[in-house]
This record gives sequence, C-alpha cells and structure tokens, in this order.
Amino acid sequence: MLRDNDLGHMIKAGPSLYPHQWSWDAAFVAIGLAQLSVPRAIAELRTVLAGQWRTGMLPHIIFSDEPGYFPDFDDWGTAVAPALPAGVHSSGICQPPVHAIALELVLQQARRCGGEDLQVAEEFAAEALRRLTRWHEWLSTARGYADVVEIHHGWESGMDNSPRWDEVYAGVKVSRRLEFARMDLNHADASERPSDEEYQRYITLIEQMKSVQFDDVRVKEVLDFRVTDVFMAAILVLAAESLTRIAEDLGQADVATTERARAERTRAGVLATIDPVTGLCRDFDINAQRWLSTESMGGFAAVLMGGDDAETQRQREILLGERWCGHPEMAFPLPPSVSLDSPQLRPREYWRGPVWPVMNWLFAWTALRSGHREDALAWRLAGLDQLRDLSFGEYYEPRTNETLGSPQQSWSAMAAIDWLT
Ligand code: 9YW
Repeated sequence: MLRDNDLGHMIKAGPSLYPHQWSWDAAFVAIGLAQLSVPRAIAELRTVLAGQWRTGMLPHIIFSDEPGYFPDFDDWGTAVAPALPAGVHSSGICQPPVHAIALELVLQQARRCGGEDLQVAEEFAAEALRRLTRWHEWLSTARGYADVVEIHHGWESGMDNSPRWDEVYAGVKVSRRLEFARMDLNHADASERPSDEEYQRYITLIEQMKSVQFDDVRVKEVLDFRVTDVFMAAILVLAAESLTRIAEDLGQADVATTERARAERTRAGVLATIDPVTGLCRDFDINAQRWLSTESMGGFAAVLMGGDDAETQRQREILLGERWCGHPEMAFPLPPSVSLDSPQLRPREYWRGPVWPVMNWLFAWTALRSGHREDALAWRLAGLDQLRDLSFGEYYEPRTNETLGSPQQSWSAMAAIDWLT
C-alpha cells in the first residue's frame, strides 16, 4: 500500500484525497518505512527538510505535481512570501513537529540493521541536526507564547475541525464569501468532512496570511485565529528530547543543551495550562485572551509528554476511564478524538469523534516510553484489531468501527507496520 502511494521522493498522505506530502504524516510514515528500508525512510525526511522556509518553518504540505487537492500551491499564493525558498512548492503554515522523533526512531532501526544503512542514517542525522534545531527554535520564538506553541490555523494542529477550535473559528470574520471548489468532496462523503462554513473560514485565514506575505510578525496583527496548542507543544517536548539524544550521540553538546532546556521549558508551559477542575490541558485563545475548556483528545497533552507524576496519572486514568477509551459503547478501547459522552460528539465527522489509527500509535508509543507497558500493549492489540480488514482508513467510527474518510491512508499503514515489526 505504501508502495502504491509512493511518488519516489514522497509518499502521498492518501491515494486520491491527499496527493501530496503532509509534514507530520511524512514523519510518522518514515517511522514505518524504516522497517522496510532505512534509505527510503531517510529520503522521506529529506524531502520534508528540503522544504524548510528561510525562517526555519517546516511547511505543512509540500506539493507534488498531482492535481486534485484544494487548496493547491497556486491557491495558497505562498509564491509572494519572501521566506519561501526558490523551487519549493509548499503551503504557508506548519504542522506538529514529529520529525526529530522520527529521525531518532529511524536511527535506532539503522543501528539494528548496521552496515550501509547505519552509515547513511548517521550522515543524514548530522545534516538534519541543524535544520531540526532551526525548526524547533522557530516554534519556540516566532510561535512561542507562554512557553507553549501558538498556531494560526486549525490545519496547523493537524486536528483541523476539532471542537477545540470552535470558539476560535467563531471569531474568524468571513468578510466576503469566497468562491472555490471543494475537491475533497470528490473523494470522501460530505458527512465525514468539515462543512462549507468551516471551509469559508479556513480559506479566509489563508487570505489574511497572504495579505501580509506570510510574514511571521505582521501576520499576528491581521489574523483572526491565534491560539496556543497544548498537544502540539507536548509533541515539541518529545521531539526536543529526541533531538537532545541525537545531538549527544553526535557529540554536539551545544545543541543537546539547547534542546534539553527547550523540552523543560515547554513541558512546564503545558503543565501550567491544566484545568484544576477537569485535569485536562487547555488551549488559550490569544486574540480573545481566554482559556478554551472544550474537552477533546488534545487535552491529554500531559499523558503524551509526561512530567508531573500526579497530573499525568490523573489524565491517564481519565483517558482509560469510562468517558474515553473505557466507554462501554466503544468498538475498541482506543482514544477517540472526542468522548462519546461529549455534547460536541459527531461520531462520523473527522476530528469530532472518530478514532484515528495514527493517534492510537502515538499514545501507545508514548505509553511505552513512559513505562506504562500494559497501556501500550492494550492499545497496540486493539489498534491492530481495528485495522484487521486492511482498508487502512483515515479514521473509524468509534462505536461501529466503520472505515471513514480516505481508505489506504499512509500513516494508518505505518501504525500496523511498526506494531507488527
Ligand atoms: C485536509 C493528511 C492530513 C493530516 C491532517 C488531517 C487531514 C487535510 O489530512 O487534513 O485537507 O483535511 O486533518 O492531520 O495531516 O493526512
């Protein structure tokens, strides 16, 4: 399946709905690819890094030549951005920084293989280190807010239409209705995708960014969407820790010190967002200067990154409990994007309830890392069971396990490969 989605230098996120390289998809996919071919995994990460903007940002989509996705490179209009390097066809926003985590796991696999794989991987790691540090630095500076990470579009979170962002999107002013064709609806059922109203707001934000040529400073003055993202920040903590270890192995003590400090600072920033009542991490609407308390998978940032033992344990119990994985109506005891008991639940609609295999993998991997082997094993077994019909759906209905969205989604296959090897 990954071979079918492979364009040589990039794996399409999905065969027809997503015919380009998405940034966090590529990082996850590289982790699975490493089990099949270390050089191919490295080629995937190389394509991601080659798209790096002059500012340090890794863009969320690198466009292939394939048609069929909206908004494409011309719709984005990033050609006006001084920060876009020559020859790069990309969007103008980012996605969660899974890349250093992927590099560490690819290196681990290369060590198991030894020989040429190891040599190629170590050479690449030495090259990638500087770019990954610049990427993390950009997230902590251009996008640093209260030691968390600020995002400018729901697409940056990777959880596009999660109820986490409803209140923020309500403040996005669609001053003139935009005319565009929703290509996604040619490949997936409208009931499983964001609505037209949501798309009007998504594209309005791109227009706002374009009006200031995607400038990191000026964009903050014109954007209707500025919010901190605790889940993305927790991923930055994990990535900074991976980069610390990679830098230590390469004898780059300065980088290791910087990344260790980044991880500590960001972890403290995320823990400071915990709602004392619910125990979950909260995003903060910067424009409106208010906390966002809508419950979603994003609130479990402390489970992902660890830190304060009591808070992490409390979140872990909530996640495994009756409102979430342990809800009696769940087809499998896996983390849904929204609780089945939530008033916001829409069980077929994207990030508003479905279970995402790649998120199962992420939670299982972090559980293993933090010593909760039994959680990791349970999620791995249930996650494999979910994928049993080999359709590798993008997401699944939480009660019936019906495959939804795009079938043959690359990062869903990655979860299976990594769990089985
Ligand atoms: C879109 C590719 C991407 C993921 C996102 C997911 C979806 C793109 O697909 O967004 O056009 O809706 O929300 O996390 O990277 O798999």
